[in-house]
Formats: sequence, C-alpha cells, structure tokens
Amino acid sequence: MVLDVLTYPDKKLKMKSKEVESFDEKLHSLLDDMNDTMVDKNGIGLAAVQIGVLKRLFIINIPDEKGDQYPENLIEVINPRIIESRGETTYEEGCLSLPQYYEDVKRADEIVVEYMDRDGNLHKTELHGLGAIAFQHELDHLNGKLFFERISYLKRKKFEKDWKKRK
Ligand code: Y12
Ligand code: CO
Repeated sequence: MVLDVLTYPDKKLKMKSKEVESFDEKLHSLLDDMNDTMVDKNGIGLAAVQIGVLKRLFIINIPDEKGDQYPENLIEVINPRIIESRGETTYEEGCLSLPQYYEDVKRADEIVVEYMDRDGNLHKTELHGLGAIAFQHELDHLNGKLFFERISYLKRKKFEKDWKKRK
C-alpha cells in the first residue's frame, strides 16, 4: 500500500524514533508499505518517521550507474548503529520530505554499520559512496534531523526563507 510522505515542517519529522522490539507480521507489513511508497515516489531511501511511524527503521535502494533500481538491491535497516566513520565526501542530497530542495551536504565517505533485518538477524557491513551517504541521511531522520540542518548557516537561512515563500 502506498502511503503519504510527511513533508517539512511536520512536527513528527523533528522527533526521535524508538527502537524496534517486535519482529512480527506488523513490522513486515510496515516495511512492505514503505517499499511500495518509496517506489511510487521515486525515492532511494525512506525512514519510517517520514510516513509518521516513530520506529528506528529505514529502507534504502541504491540505483546502479544507469540510475536503475532493482528489488533485490533493497536493504531493510532496523535499529541501525554507525560503529566507524572515515573520510569526507560531499553530495547534493534530496529528500522526499523536502520536495524540490537539493543542497550539498558533507558526510563521512566510508562507514562501518550494524543493523538488524526484518527477522531480527544482526548484520555488520562496510558502506561507501552513495550507500554510505544514504545510510547517514536516513539515520539522521531517526534522530529527528533533516539534511538542511547540516548545511551552512547562510544557506539554511535562505532555505527557510524560500520554503516559507513557496506556500
Ligand atoms: C543520497 C542523497 C539522499 C538520499 C536520501 C533519500 N532521498 C530520496 O530518496 C529523494 C528522493 C526524491 C525524489 C523526487 O522525486 C522524483 O524524482 C520524481 C524528488 O523530486 C521532487 O521533489 C520534485 C526529490 C527527492 C540518499 C542518497
Ligand atoms: Co530524507
């Protein structure tokens, strides 16, 4: 089922999400609905809070070099942690909760992460490039942070002014 995506300045997007404790049918159905929603809206990452559910989980599907996405590349990430961060990279990010807004954001280039899958199995892996950027962007959502909070003060003020004007 395709769900509505909350957009800034919805208050829920500022809230911290809670750990997932039950790896049950309800969780599986939430993950399936999130994937339907992400595919429908042409996203490459979606956190549960973006559809109004304050749980520490997100999904990512990184496109290949041609920009194509495949269902088998979907990663479901539950109760994530970043264990190590290395280097720095800059990427022009977008977010389904901030439609038509794109800005350069600096993040770690390589990360080592731990997370659980839909059945509660623990995974540890190293990510780099777009995968690492997407993971950090989505983890920020679980802590109530949007990507414009990671840009310079002046760019942020301009964003806030422009965003109010577009209503
Ligand atoms: C790199 C940078 C950011 C992320 C986080 C996930 N971001 C998204 O999935 C953004 C999706 C997005 C989709 C849009 O819709 C279309 O392209 C049809 C979009 O367009 C408009 O707002 C009009 C903007 C953002 C992961 C990796
Ligand atoms: Co986002």
